[in-house]
Amino acid sequence: MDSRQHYILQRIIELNCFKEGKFTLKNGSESNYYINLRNLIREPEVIKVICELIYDKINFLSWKDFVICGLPYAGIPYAQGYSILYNTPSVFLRKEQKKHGMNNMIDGLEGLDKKKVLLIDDVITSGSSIQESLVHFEKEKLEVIGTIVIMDRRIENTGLIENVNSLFKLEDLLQYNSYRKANLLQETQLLSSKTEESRKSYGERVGLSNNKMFNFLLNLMEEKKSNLAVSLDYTSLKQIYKILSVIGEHIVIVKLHMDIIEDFDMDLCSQIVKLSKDLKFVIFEDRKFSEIGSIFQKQYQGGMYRISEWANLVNFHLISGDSNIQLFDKIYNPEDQAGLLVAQMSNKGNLFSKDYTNQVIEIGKRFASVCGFISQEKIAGDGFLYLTPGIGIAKEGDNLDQQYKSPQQALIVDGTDIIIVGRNITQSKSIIKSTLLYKELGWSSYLLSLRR
Ligand code: S5P
Repeated sequence: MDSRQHYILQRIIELNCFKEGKFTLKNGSESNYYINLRNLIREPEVIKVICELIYDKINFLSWKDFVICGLPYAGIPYAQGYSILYNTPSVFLRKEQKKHGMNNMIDGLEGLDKKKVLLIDDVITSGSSIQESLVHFEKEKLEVIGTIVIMDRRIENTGLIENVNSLFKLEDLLQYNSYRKANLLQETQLLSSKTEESRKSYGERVGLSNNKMFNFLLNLMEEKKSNLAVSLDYTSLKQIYKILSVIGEHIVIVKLHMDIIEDFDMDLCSQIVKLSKDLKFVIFEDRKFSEIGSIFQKQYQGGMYRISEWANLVNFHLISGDSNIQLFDKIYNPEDQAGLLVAQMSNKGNLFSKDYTNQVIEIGKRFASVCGFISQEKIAGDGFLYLTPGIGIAKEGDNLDQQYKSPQQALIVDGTDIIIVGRNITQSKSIIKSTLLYKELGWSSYLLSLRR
């Protein structure tokens, strides 16, 4: 979702066009939400931005050579705005037939050389208004090539009406609303409570460590304007590949748990490696090594997973001391591999203490292969990366031990660098939309954290 889409959703809520409660809709069905976009037309800027989004949609659909027509009454301001902004002829559909003159339902047809019409409406609930209008265009031998609505709130797409495209779906608005509720107040509070200490940008930190992965990730975040790592905790590698081919361009890291995979296949793993190069993201195997040295080496290089052959990042619990990371330091490939130390955890009841975290930091400083920490806050200097799991905006936990915090909390207050989002993306209705939402939240929080 880009900032213009956010802006429109924000204005929909701020201009009271969306209400929660018990409502009966035009078609008689009950709903927990009420949407009436009429107030939006009070704001010329909103109309303009909506017209821009319509323009992008039309370009995407490659619709050309049409006249535009707003369905009465709610679609009319947008159709007229579009007509003026993009120099597109328009016609005018009446709500009731004219009682005098030509008795026509559609004005502006005389001498019109175009045969195609594109309809604009504000909200589609069942599609009845669109359907009812079609007869008038048919009568005038105008072909309706499609309709663009601002908000599609259909429970199901019955397929009765063809070519309806929307700028937003109800779920976009609901998702935005819950994000807003959970975070807006918090964001303001967080910013005002933040200390005066200023944060260095990712770019400014490049070179603060000799670790190549550290520098690569900082540059990558700047380039992609993303600090999002996605934890794809699926049991199918095929599914992971499929999803990565869609979201890979928006993330900087994919985190995997290869030992929960049921269809492991080294070839598929190589394809994921190829994808990671094409779409520029890093593969992080969340194996949390914590064995005696000799077993670690077998776990890392051998077994059926041969992690060292495809993982760029691996992590370590230091409960058994520094032997694993010592060994890793000798066998990793500094060109495109690095280690992360688990210094804090997100879940309830974990046994991490301040003292333990400090010892992890001290060990981290001694090994060139360590590029950062899995932590809930910035725990050392700018020469390490801080990756934070347990990120979510809607829920506080998962009914087990996981505890979530918002991207704002992690990036603005706790000063971490990369948010790791798992089920809040993988179990959402639309993986791509929630990836984009968390990307946007992560990046805007990071920018906000630089402001001081
Ligand atoms: O402290 C931690 C460290 C990790 S690596 N807490 C975590 O939850 N993780 C991992 O992050 C966990 O193993 C899982 O893969 C992911 C969180 O998933 P989510 O679905 O709860 O976001």
